[in-house]
Amino acid sequence: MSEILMPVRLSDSIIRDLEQRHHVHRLWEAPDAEAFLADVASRIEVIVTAGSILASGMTLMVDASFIARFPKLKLIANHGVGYDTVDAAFSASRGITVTNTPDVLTDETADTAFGLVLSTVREFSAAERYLRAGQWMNGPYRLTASLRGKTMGILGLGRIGKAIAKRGEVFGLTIAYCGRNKQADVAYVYHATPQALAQACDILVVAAPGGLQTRNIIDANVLKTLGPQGFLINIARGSLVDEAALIEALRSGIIAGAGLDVFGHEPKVPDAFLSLENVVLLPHVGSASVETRKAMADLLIANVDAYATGGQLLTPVPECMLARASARC
Ligand code: 8YV
Repeated sequence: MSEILMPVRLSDSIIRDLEQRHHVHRLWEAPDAEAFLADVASRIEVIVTAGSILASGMTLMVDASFIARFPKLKLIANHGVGYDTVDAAFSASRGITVTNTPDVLTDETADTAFGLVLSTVREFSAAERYLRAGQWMNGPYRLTASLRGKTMGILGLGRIGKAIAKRGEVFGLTIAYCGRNKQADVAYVYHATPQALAQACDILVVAAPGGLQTRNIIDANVLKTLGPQGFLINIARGSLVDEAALIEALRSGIIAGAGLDVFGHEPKVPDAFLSLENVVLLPHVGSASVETRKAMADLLIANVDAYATGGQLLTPVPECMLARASARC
């Protein structure tokens, strides 16, 4: 049995499952969080958290000052592939391993990205609103842009980026990408900067990790370069896009449209987006199918159980694998 801190509320099934074998301390239920932490902090070995909003509707930064409060902490198990809310480098330096839930959500998230591509370029959401408003009686919905002959630029060609690229190929799109490095085993055209990628593509898909290094990487200049026939799709993190610049770009036709599953301050969505017709908005549902969320939960729990039984952790994040290689984790 491990002493687990759950700062934000995860799904009931995760809580039920963990509570069968572990002692789960529910921070989100505590009327006085400080007093609660003062009581349990010295016993906590595991923090189970989420990369973004789940049922509790809040995000918690598991940063250095938070992590430092738990002298016995050994594992931070993150529900989600993105772990930008966890300071993994600091954890690794303290011998604390961070795990995430990669692979099991790759296809679901890529499907969501592609759904957004279709819905944004072909205006399916707007066309449905047109039908529901009874406007079809007055004439057909206007003609839209097409995927035919387009280039899809993917910012961040990791597992999810590659799965999006595969879907793009099936739809006849030319694929280009930008990332920290050119990938030797990939035939797609590489661009070293988001600006160069935006110049080369019609549909720019953001699939890179969040965090300080990528903050506002899609700024007013990149949007201007993407141009009035260009579309922006974001299924990664809201923090990668300068939202004020995007709103201005959508409003004034600097780009043609956008499809967003993620926002800077979820679950708050800027009012300006709600009144724009050329943006498709989803409430961060990238991985949110019954099957995929079950697979993510299973992997999260398997990591916690592996820690508790002295087994090998299944999916430590790269920062911790590197630290382990140098025998610190
Ligand atoms: C989840 C995600 O919504 O995996 C991620 O990084 O953003 C999504 O799959 C989120 O992590 C819920 O915890």
